[in-house]
Amino acid sequence: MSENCLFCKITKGEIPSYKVYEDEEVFAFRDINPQAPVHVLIIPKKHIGGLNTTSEEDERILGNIQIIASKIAKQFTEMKDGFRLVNNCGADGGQTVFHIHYHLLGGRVFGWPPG
Ligand code: D5M
Repeated sequence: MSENCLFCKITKGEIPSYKVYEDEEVFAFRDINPQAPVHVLIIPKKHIGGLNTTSEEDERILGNIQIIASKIAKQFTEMKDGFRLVNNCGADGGQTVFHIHYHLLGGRVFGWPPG
């Protein structure tokens, strides 16, 4: 838990969220500003600032998040034909909340390259 971290407060229930998944280490909830018909944020409960501040001890939990993303996607018919999993890292990467999170997006066709 990091003081004044929005996403740490969400994992603790101190700020309300629309939860879609939770286990001992990972929490997932609907994005407040959805960019697709389904837009879920998947985060470790442990406070990690971003993908640029990870260490080898985070390897298992961050790998597990990909498996969890796949499981969550199966819950939504909107993602039966595919989805996108995104991590924005740092200012240039478009990160605005500095608790690492993965955007799971689905329900529309995405373009490439991203903006
Ligand atoms: O994405 C940060 C994301 O966090 C952005 O898509 C909005 C979302 N957000 C911010 N506050 C909330 C709350 N309170 N609930 C749900 N979602 C929220 P980034 O990759 O850092 O730009």
